[in-house]
Order: sequence, then C-alpha cells, then structure tokens
Amino acid sequence: MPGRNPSAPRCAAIVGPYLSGKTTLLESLLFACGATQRRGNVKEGNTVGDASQEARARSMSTEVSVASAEFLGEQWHFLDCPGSVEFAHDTYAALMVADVAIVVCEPEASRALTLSPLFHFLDQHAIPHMVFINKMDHANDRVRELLEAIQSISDRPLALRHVPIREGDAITGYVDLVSERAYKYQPGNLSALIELPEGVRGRNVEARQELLERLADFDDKLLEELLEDVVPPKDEIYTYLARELQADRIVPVFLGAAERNHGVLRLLKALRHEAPGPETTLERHGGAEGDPLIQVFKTYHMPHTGKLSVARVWRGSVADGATFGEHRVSGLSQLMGHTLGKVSKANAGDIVGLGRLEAIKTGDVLSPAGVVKDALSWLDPLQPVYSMAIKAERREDEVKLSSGIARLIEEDPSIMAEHNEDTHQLVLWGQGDIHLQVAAEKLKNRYNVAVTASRPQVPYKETIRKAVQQHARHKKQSGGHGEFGDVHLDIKPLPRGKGFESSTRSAAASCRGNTSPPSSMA
Ligand SMILES: Nc1nc2c(ncn2[C@@H]2O[C@H](COP(=O)(O)OP(=O)(O)OP(=O)(O)O)[C@@H](O)[C@H]2O)c(=O)[nH]1
Ligand SMILES: [Mg+2]
Repeated sequence: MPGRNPSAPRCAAIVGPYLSGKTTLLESLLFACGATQRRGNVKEGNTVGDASQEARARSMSTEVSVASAEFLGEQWHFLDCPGSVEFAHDTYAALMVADVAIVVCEPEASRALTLSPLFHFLDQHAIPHMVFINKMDHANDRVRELLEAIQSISDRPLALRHVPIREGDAITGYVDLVSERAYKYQPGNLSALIELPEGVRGRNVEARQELLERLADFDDKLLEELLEDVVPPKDEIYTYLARELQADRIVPVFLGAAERNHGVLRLLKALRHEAPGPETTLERHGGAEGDPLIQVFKTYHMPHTGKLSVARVWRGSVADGATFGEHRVSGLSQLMGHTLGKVSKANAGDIVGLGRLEAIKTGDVLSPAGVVKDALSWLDPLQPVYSMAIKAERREDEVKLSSGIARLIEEDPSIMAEHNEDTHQLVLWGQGDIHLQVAAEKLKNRYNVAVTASRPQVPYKETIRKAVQQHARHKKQSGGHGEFGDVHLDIKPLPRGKGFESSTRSAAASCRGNTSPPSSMA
C-alpha cells in the first residue's frame, strides 16, 4: 500500500468540537485493543484521558492526553485533544505530529459549523483526516443531512463509508459499504455481524455507487470501470481509499456511538489499513533523510516526576540517557494518560516522554547535534484575547509564583504573562475565562501557589480634546509686603502621537513677598 510501513508505530489525533465524545472514544479504542480491562466513563471521572485534577473537576479536556495500544500486532499512539477553543493550542500541536486525525462530531446538522476552525486547520496543513459521527444512539437528523452540512465546511470531498440500519426511529447497526457486510450494534460490546437486512439493500447499492464515483474522480481506470458497469474487487477499493486518505484528497465518514463501543472496531480497521505512517507524515512536514530526529509537541510539569517533554520520534531511535547536543534525556516513558511506564528505547513513529530536558521547549526539533532550528513546520503562536490579574495569596509565595507561571507557559505557550506598569498588576493573558481559571488552578494544584484572581484594572488616562485658556490673579495686601500673582493657563491638544510638551512663558507677574513665583503654561 502506498506510503505504508506496517511495522512503524502510527499516531492518530482525536479532535472535534467541545463535548463531542473524544475522551469517550479513546476509552473505547483502548478497550477494543485490549489495552484496558475496563472502560472508564467521563461522568465517573475514571477515563485514561482527562487525568488532570482540573479536567476531572470540569468533566472536560483541558490538555492533550496520550495513550498507546496495540491493534492486531501494530503499535498505535492516540492523542485525545481538548475540544474547547480555549485549549486549542494543545489540539493544533498534536495535529502537527499526528499521521491522521479522527474528527469526532455530534449527529446534528445544525452543529456542523462548530467544525469549521478545525477543518480549516486540517485543510490548510493537508493533514489526512476521517470523520466519526458519534452519538448515533441519540441521532435525530438523517445521515444525508449531516453529510451535506459537514461537506459545506470541508474543502475535501466526504466519502460515506456506512449506511445506517434503522428499526423504527432507532439506529440499530450499519452496513459497511466496501465489504457490504451488515453489523448490529450490541449495547456495551463490539458490533455483531448479521445478514444484510432486506430494507437497506437499495440504499446500500446507491450509497456504494456514490462512494465509488467519489473515488473515480481521482482515478481514470476506476472511472472507466464504472462507465462499463464493472464492479472493482474489494481489495482494489481499499487500495484507492488508502491512497486518497493518505494524500488528503478524500475524507471517509464513519458512524458510531463511542459510549456503547458502536462502530469502534470498524474505525480501528480503517485506521489500520488506510492511515499513513510516520515517514509519509515527515515528508509532508518537509523533513528530508538524515540523522535521528524527534520533535517535542507537549510539555508537562508533573508534581513528582518534574519536567516531561513529550515527543514524536520521526527518524532513528532514542534510548534513555541519549544526548541531543548538551541536552541529556533522563528517563524515557510511554504515557497512558498521566501514568508513566518506563521504557528503555523509542523507535521512529513512537510518542515518548523524555525526562528532564530542562532547556527544551514545545515545538523544538532535536537531533544528536542539538536543537535544529526550522527543521520542520510548526505552529504560529495563538494571539491572546482575554486577561486576568493574579496575585499570590501569601506574600512569601511571590518567587514561587514567577517560577509557577514560567512552567504554565512552558506547558501551554498560548498563555502570556505581563507586569502592567501603570496598574502594577501581574496580568495573565490567554484564550478565555476557563483557560485562565484552569491556569490559576494549576498554579495551586501543581505548583502549590494559591492565587487570587480578579479583573485587571484599566489605567485611567484622559485625552485633552479641545483648547482651553484660563487667566487668574491672586492679590493679598493685608499687612506685611503683600502678595500678587498673575497666571495664564493655555492648554491645547497636540497632534496624535506627539506626546506631551510644556513651556513656561516669561513671568507675567511681579512677586513681592515670600510666596512662590507666578507662572504661566502653554
Ligand atoms: N449518548 C451518547 N453520549 C455520549 C457518547 N459518547 C460520549 N457521550 C457523552 O458526551 C459527553 C462528553 O463526552 P467526552 O468524551 O468528555 O467528550 P469530549 O469530546 O472528550 O469533550 P472535550 O474534550 O471537553 O471537548 C459525556 O457526557 C459522554 O458521556 C455516545 O456515543 N452516545
Ligand atoms: Mg475530552
């Protein structure tokens, strides 16, 4: 198959709008692979993803989670990404190292627009992606409507891979359009193979023809076959599907319900047969042949283990104790959420946690000679849009607060800190209210600095908008020498950007006595 090396570990990023079911899908994928003995549940707070205290407290993903599994003898690394736009940095960083993205979305046509920023990013970076329409157990809209709505925001053509089997209002299974096999969903279990139900045969033929026509847009031989009513063999169709996904020319669409394990095995099989390997992805990023190469896409500061740089190994391998210029790896681990399993070596394609690379930042590319500048494409920084003033609750924590903030920024480069000179406040900038609340909680939970947060003060500045002249006299002659003052005030705006100018005209008054001399200003 083009660009595929089955022995190399592959990486799939699970992305999609807020609460569409990504963390739940990761649970199902790991369970289906046999990597976990029991499925966790987001509501019960025991999933592999969302292991951080801040994520559990909110039942939402607040940072990327990494988990690994083996499926039919092949190694997979899954990156469960946050859906909220406020945590988008981690999502985009994960996509930069993934071979393929699984876009998890809701079965509601009216919510397809929420996929727009993500599709824009995927299309712009030519990242191969498939869509998993989740929560089909609660679907109201017809699959055709859903497809039209998603197609309206995707540059690439969508290719529906299933037709649903309906019993009354409920979707009870699906027909796989390539194998023409029918599956019945089984609550909490993997779907069971059944005979193709009579009622779905017509829709199957029609949808299968549409799928083949989509593929024929990229292949003249297939087009000729279709025009001559020749049905290509299944293997050939799988080869076309793999080739077009790997070249990011087509977006396959699968149906399922992660919470019930529906459609999950089919998704895994599609990943196995169709997703590109790391060498294809590296080529897309412009990485030529050469020395071992790894790229850090996430940094964690763990309370007990210290700094962990999570990297994709693009070329060669990394062993514990390896050096990259003056940077030395101390501890190598595979991640299962926040649980670290020691490994002695990671190979090309692997996602691995590297201990104590203190000077290395997220996005850095490393080779044995050290940090390689501009070796691979990386993200443009996100512009901060929201701010919050913070203060250490205890005065003696101020030093701890600055080191905590430095770590926060290492973990999430879409956060910025600024000391406002006018208000003397320490201001955190980020992507939204929840983003910064989570940042404040991390300071407390991970770095042991309790902070109080408030809305930043706005420095009060007035602009002189029109010219004003004033004149006043001061006379005091009761006893002694007496006093006299004559003041002319002349205030007018200067052109914008000119700053301030002040001048004193010649004294327009005489002064007798011991009071200050009169002055005038222009
Ligand atoms: N009915 C139904 N609910 C589901 C399904 N999958 C997930 N959910 C529910 O959807 C909610 C969100 O699930 P998560 O897995 O946390 O969603 P997520 O996409 O990881 O959320 P973020 O990472 O915060 O964007 C939870 O209440 C799940 O129980 C499904 O297949 N069917
Ligand atoms: Mg999640």
